[in-house]
Amino acid sequence: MKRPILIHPDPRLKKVCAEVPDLTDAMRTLADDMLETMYAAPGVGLAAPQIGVLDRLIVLDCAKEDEESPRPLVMFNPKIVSASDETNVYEEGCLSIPDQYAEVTRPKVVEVEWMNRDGNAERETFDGLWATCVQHEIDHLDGKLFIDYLKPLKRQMITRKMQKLKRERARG
Ligand code: K1U
Ligand code: ZN
Repeated sequence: MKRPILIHPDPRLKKVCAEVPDLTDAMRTLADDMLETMYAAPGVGLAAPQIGVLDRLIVLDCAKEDEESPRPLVMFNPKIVSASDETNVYEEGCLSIPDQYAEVTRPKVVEVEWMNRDGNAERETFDGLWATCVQHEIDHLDGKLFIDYLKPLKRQMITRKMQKLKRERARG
């Protein structure tokens, strides 16, 4: 089932999310809903707080259309265990901040550990868009948005645009 995506500013997007202690069928259904919501948006990642669920769960699929087969990843309790000194600049977007993009500098390569949907531990090294996306999604779990890396004036400008968008959407 597709879920509505929260738009910034929303207090739920600023919260630190809770670890997922056990994998239940409800958590697996939530992960499936998040993948459906992400693909429909369309997006390459989604974090649980973006649909108002304050648990440490993210999904991503950065496989490029036509070039690679889809690779949906579901990560419970993802953790960055190492990050490269080398950095990469990527023009990021966010499904909770529609139509706004800005360059963000992050480590180029990260090693991530997580629990998969079968409850098994996994560890993998990510580069390129995968590395950018997994860091962006883990930031969501810590209540951090990509605009928090921008200068205050730019951040304020984007926030005001989003407040206007929310007012317009509420009016219908
Ligand atoms: O977390 C999110 O809001 C999802 C976000 C992930 C992301 C994108 C770019 C850099 C870092 C993180 C998105 O998916 S925004 C939409 C997007 O980038 C996209 C949409 C369709 C095809 C390819 C990319
Ligand atoms: Zn985002």
